Amino acid sequence: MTASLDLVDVDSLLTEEEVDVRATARRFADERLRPSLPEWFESASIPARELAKELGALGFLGMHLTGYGCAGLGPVAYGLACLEIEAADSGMRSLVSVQGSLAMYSIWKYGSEEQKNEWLPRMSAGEAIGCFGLTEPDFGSNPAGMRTNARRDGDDWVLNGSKMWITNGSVAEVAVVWARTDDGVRGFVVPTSTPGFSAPEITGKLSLRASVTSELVLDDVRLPASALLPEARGLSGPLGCLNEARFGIIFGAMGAARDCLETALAYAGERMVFDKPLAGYQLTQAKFADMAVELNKGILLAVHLGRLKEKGTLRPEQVSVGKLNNVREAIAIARECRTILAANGISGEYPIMRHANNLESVLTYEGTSEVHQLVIGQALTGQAAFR
Ligand code: TGC
Ligand code: FAD
Repeated sequence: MTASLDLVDVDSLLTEEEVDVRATARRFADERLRPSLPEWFESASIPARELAKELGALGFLGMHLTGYGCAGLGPVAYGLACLEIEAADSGMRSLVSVQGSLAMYSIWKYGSEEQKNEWLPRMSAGEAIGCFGLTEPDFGSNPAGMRTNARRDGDDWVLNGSKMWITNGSVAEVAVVWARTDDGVRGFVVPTSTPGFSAPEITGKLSLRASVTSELVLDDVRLPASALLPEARGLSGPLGCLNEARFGIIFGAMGAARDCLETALAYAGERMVFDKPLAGYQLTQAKFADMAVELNKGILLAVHLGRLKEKGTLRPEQVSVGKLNNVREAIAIARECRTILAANGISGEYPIMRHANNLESVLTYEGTSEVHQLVIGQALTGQAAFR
């Protein structure tokens, strides 16, 4: 946060290492990402492979994992990197979180030594991009209903089905695919060059345009026995990975919000209305005060959850508290900032509408707000109301 927006001195809660990681991420976001984002968003195309290598060189891919070339940093450092990258664009943070928290984490947590050695060093360097296929066309919030299946044929596995809305799908070298088997839901490490695998890109998105989103089609994809993730059994496998990515979003969403607020503050300081700067009106200041309070609360919550994660005590419903609150507040801040820029607020010359549009996806993926309300509701009442 800039000094003026850090109203409660969140910085005093951070270690020197965390501040350094944040500075590196902010520099990368400002110098490498921010100048190109309007064009990447407009054209809905990003240089994903180049960016992955650059992010890998900075240690940002799988940065909270240990070994296999990963940086082994703490959760707050990882969160702050997500925050700075999402201050540029949520799609850029998606690239980082799907690679590190979903694709790499699945292999790191549940993979065999052979799978880890084969994929993790290349993925942390950004030389191989990964994706994570859980959602299907008919099963998003309820992955337990998935139809994609894997059956044994001798020692091999044969996968059939399709996945939908998969980030990085068309640019991935490796897909972690979750499928129904006789033994419940299992995960598979699928090289995307395997015959029968294809990943057509989804076009026409009005949100998260600076991110590759794809369908995965699995048509008799034959894999050796070694493709199975040995340590993941049942839905707790993929859901365990979601905790990781949701954690990054708790920080990330605050980055998008901060960027909107900084843009609106600068604008209001210069924009003259009725012969006076817009920033000088009480109504405008009330908006800024309310938004800055929510931003500070959201970042405090993120850092607190990060400290719980560091201790190893962070529970899934606590992650839901963070994801629900911070994305909901971020989108509210983006919309309020848009009102301050009025007509200019809808222009691509400013980042606010891009963030607001992106945050519609962030509100939906990694568990919709309603799913997180239900997770929290279950923790409060002891009653599961999902079905
Ligand atoms: P339920 O019966 O409650 O649980 C099944 C098993 O899973 C365990 N479990 C968890 N484990 C770890 N972490 C969690 N958060 C867990 N939640 C549940 C549970 O203990 C049980 O284990 P076991 O051993 O007893 O079998 O499952 P359910 O079918 O009732 O569903 C619960 C619900 C609705 C919360 C879950 O299905 C859910 O979270 N749905 C939302 C799906 C979702 O978030 N999909 C995201 C896809 S990936 C994505 O969006 C990437 S976007 C990334 C980007 O671009 O940035
Ligand atoms: P549905 O599950 O059909 O939900 C529709 C509505 O019903 C929502 O409002 C929902 O909250 C509500 N609802 C659902 N169940 C209940 C209930 N029990 N009670 C009350 N309301 C309910 N998935 C991946 O696997 N990998 C990825 O990399 C990935 N990347 C994505 C990238 C983008 C840009 C987007 C938009 C999505 C991505 N997703 C990914 C998919 C995402 O996780 C799903 O879209 C999300 O889980 C919701 O599923 P759905 O869209 O099918 O909505």
